[in-house]
Amino acid sequence: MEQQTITQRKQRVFSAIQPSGVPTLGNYLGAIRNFVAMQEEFECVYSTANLHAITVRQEPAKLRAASHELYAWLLASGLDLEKCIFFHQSMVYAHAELAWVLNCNTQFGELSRMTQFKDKSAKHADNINAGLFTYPALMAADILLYQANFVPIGDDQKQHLELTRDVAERFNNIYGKTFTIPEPYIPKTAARVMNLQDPAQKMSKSDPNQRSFILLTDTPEQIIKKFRSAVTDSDSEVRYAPEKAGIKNLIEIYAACTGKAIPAIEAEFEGKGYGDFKTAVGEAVAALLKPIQEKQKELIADKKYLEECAKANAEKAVRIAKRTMEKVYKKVGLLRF
Ligand code: ATP
Ligand code: LTN
Repeated sequence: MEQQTITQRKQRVFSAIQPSGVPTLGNYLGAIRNFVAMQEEFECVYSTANLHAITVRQEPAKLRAASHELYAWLLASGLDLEKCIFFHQSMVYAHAELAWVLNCNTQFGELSRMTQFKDKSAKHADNINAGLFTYPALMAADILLYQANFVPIGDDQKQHLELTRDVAERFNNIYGKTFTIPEPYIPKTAARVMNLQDPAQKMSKSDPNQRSFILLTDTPEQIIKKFRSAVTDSDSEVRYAPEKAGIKNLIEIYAACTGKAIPAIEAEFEGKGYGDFKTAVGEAVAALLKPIQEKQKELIADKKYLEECAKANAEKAVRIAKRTMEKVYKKVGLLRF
């Protein structure tokens, strides 16, 4: 057989997470876990989204600490710096530069339709700043800068990714092929982990009710307690059905943590009450998080090391980003220093 001489570049992946607090179980199952899995097959570029985080008021010292902590959580979850590039968004200036250009190619009407903007502006009525509104243009810049083919995200970010695709297609039509059109990569189970106290809402780290979410820092006792107090229905059958939103959420979490199929879970808990099931879910989550928590504790003890890793990785990212920025400035007619 003829030997293949052209080595093809692996397809590229980009994603990011805001250092807006301790990550939740939703962040882990919806996004972080896929970041780790995708390293094996793709050329992966990840960042903290600290520029996105300042769209809501942040205390500077807390933001800095949360950025280091998030960096450690992702390494503890299995990101391998030999296999991926991982840095802080603010370290690579091209994110902000491309965001400006994309802001000028994104319509007010498109941004007005974003449900995250509507939700967050309702939550932060005293600070509806321009950055909160144009947030998706920065997210599009993050992705398009690296010519990403796939973007691992939870279900709630699908709308932002669709906007990214629209902006990229429009830009390509006006200026000629510049950006790769990215596709979302959403997990089959636990793509939208729901709030434990209100299963109609997604689990969110910024919820004021501590019992509504599982944080990656929660102890096994806290985890089991939170699951035992999770809101369910007045029935007692562990069955996956849309009208049983609370139980459906717990079944998905249990499936995602144990790798068991949904019918097998229904069979496992047949004839048993919600109490046994909730304890089992709590135990499965606690067991999944335990090794990650131990590793994160070790890593966070050496902030200097974490910062050095992020800087070295930012340098690698700059090299990729620079190629896109040169192309973009040239196409748009902007002079470059
Ligand atoms: P906040 O709660 O402060 O609004 P967030 O957790 O929604 O923040 P990020 O930390 O930026 O936002 O989310 C990082 C990733 O986690 C995104 O890909 C997002 O889709 C995913 N994610 C967030 N919440 C959930 C959830 N409840 N279920 C599944 N995936 C989620
Ligand atoms: N907007 C996302 C975080 C985020 C992101 C990105 C995700 C910022 N930039 C690029 C994927 C790709 C959020 O709020 N969850």
